[in-house]
Amino acid sequence: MRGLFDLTGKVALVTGSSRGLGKSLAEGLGEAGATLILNGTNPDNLNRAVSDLRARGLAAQGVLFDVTQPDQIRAGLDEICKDHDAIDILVNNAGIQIRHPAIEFPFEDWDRMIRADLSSIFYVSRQVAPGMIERRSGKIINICSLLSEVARPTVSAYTAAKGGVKLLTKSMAVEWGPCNIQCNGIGPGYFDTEMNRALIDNPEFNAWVCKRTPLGRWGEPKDLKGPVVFLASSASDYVNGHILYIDGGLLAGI
Ligand code: GCO
Repeated sequence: MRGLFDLTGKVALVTGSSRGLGKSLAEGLGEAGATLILNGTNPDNLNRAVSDLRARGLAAQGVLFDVTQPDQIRAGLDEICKDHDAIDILVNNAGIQIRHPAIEFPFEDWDRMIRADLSSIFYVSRQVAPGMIERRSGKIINICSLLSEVARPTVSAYTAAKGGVKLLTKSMAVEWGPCNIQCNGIGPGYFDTEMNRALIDNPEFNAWVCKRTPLGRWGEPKDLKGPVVFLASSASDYVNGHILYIDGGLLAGI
């Protein structure tokens, strides 16, 4: 049973992992033995994250590319291939949040959100999957959201994108399952991250989250480590097309 969750010898690419949930996801994979490839677009943040994880004894390197730019992704993957024969685990985490009432949501912000939070996952997965198909082995984990299932005011673009990520995950599972690639999603609830700082600092929203979430608290980045290791490991070899919600039970109730 112990070896079931062991990622020793596996190479894991986590997009948007220089900070926040992405960095915690990578840390969890590294603590399970994976060799980590962190990704970001800010050299200073990326180097800082790599140094931090290395200081904790984890095998980590950083590759700069913007997940909204297919050519940059290609160049980043080519750089990775200089050091590694394969990417065994892909965590599509990179994303942004822009909040406006739908009736006044700027078109350019909408387009930016869909590209950053949905299209980017296709751009990266479409270029990583061929190697996994050739090896007939791979784990793809797409970061969805509780907003892949329900909506709230002011985040229409994010919600539409994350709804798309849910079904893109299932599409990948269906098309690439025959090549022994397991593609699943993780749907975080409300987590204590910089993206949510404005919400956490809002006493009413903070109180609502704690009341609406059966576990009565915001998620902490460490709460995602076990789920991502599970979906990245042999423990989930017959799990495919599943969205695992890590939301303290929020979606379980009304
Ligand atoms: C918001 C939040 C959410 C959370 C998370 C929920 O404005 O409602 O930013 O999007 O961050 O994605 O799963």
